[in-house]
Amino acid sequence: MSRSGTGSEQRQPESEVDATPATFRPSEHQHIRYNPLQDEWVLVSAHRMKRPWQGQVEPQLLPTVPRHDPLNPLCPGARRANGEVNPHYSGTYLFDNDFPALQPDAPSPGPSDHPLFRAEAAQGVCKVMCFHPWSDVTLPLMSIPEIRAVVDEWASVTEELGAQYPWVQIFENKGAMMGCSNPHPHCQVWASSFLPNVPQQEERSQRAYQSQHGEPLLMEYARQELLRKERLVLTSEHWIVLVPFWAVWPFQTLMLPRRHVRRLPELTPAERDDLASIMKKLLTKYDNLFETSFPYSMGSHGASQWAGAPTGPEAGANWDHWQLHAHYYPPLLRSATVRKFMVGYEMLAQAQRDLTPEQAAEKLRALPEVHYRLGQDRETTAIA
Ligand code: H2U
Repeated sequence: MSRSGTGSEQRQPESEVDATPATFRPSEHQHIRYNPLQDEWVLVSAHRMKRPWQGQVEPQLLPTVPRHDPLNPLCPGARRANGEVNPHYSGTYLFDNDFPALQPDAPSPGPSDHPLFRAEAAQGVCKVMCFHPWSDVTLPLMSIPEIRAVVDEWASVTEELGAQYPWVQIFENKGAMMGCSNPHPHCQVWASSFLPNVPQQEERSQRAYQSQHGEPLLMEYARQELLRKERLVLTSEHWIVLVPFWAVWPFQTLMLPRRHVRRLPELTPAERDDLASIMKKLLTKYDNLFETSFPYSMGSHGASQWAGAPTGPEAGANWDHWQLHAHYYPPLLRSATVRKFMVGYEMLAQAQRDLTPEQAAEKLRALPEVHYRLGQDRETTAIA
């Protein structure tokens, strides 16, 4: 069966249709769904939630993190690996990663001598951004003005590095389960001289959609989801959060502005305040789902602002087909200790999920917007 992504090739041949049950119910009957943003398919098999689990159970997270640890290199006043001492910062704090994956001055590998052995130059910078001076808070436990300061810092670092590099990737790995190496609340910023694979695919898809339909793919997608409602998690004056139709991770979400906004620095003060508020609500719901500090990897994607040409055939073109968005990819599936593994079938064939995106959205919608730890802690939180 061809699955080129245009939608029309999805119908199965007659011989296979015979086996299709008379009434299709997405929560009972496996099916494949198309992700038009990243041009890939996911197998949805919700009935698998009933299978027994005797596999790996994650250790419970450390119950308490000290608010300040002078030996933690991300804390105010602490010494980092390169010997530098952090200032006694009181808000966000951005510094150059002492172990950067990208450096500005790496030499080029030179021309390839065979098409099967291609390599190209890679330059860039990596930064670390602490969200807050305290180690014992996470974004949902911070106040809205404190989260707004993080949004402002994201916008300004995007602007600054985006003037020099075609791609600036902001991402947060939250929780040891997602490879986070330090409990202090922080994210990373990597700027590169090349357009990485995922944004490159999103660039292709959004550009093709715009040229075919005359408007950004994610503007039409948001409009459809607002009409259909079944995958919405949160809506506000300026933002919507939904479990995408093509979600791969169990409680994956997509955050979108209502207005056409190409990149973070374009957000107005009102949109930034509202973003801080809706982020706090979403992340509170996430923590409330299994009453744990919910692990995830998240990141934002927006149009490049680099004045030079992005790599590839679209060099020099405009980026109006882009709509700013953030992806949240959380691994937990059944409880605070049982996660979804992306292993055999996912590594060798394609992504598969166990509950439908509609079921996940319904669960997230039903959760309170007040953090479960409120009232349990003595004075660890700074809730607005
Ligand atoms: P992660 O938790 O997502 O790994 O981010 C922490 C980053 O902090 C990590 O990339 C950097 C690591 O290289 N770091 C420093 O730059 N200096 C240090 O002294 C410790 C950690």
